[in-house]
Amino acid sequence: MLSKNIESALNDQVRIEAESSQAYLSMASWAETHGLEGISKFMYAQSDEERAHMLKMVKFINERGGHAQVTELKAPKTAYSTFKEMFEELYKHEVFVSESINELVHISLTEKDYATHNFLQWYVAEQIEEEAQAKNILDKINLIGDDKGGLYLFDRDIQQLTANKGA
Ligand code: OFO
Repeated sequence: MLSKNIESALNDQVRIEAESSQAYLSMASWAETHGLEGISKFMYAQSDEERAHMLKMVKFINERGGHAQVTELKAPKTAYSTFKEMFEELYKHEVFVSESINELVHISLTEKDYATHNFLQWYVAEQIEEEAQAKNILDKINLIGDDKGGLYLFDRDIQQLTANKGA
């Protein structure tokens, strides 16, 4: 059974995962309308992943005797000056999500809720992977600089990344 405090902290995370999904969906749409097909596919897949993270948390809350809340979401940004700026935001967002998951882990330990602590380990691992991926992509973008040919190849390669993830 979840304590009220943990239930509410988990519900905050449900909202954050939903907002992440919307933010990446907005990035996907922006990329799609700017001729960046590979990047847009990558972002659509990221958006789906975030929705899956949200659903996993909704199920856990309800299974543990709580009530997962579906709430109003903050509207994401809809335009970016460059695709680099967009990926910088993705990276910053992932770092923010990791901090939020860490805080949840801390609360679960403080309350000795080991079931929630165990459940959260999946998110801890996922965030390590997503932060590393976002950092990796940003490093590549910095290598490309203003080279249009480089951007073409990057857009093609990132599509491969999506395919490899099986998304
Ligand atoms: Fe939900 O995994 Fe990143 O944000």
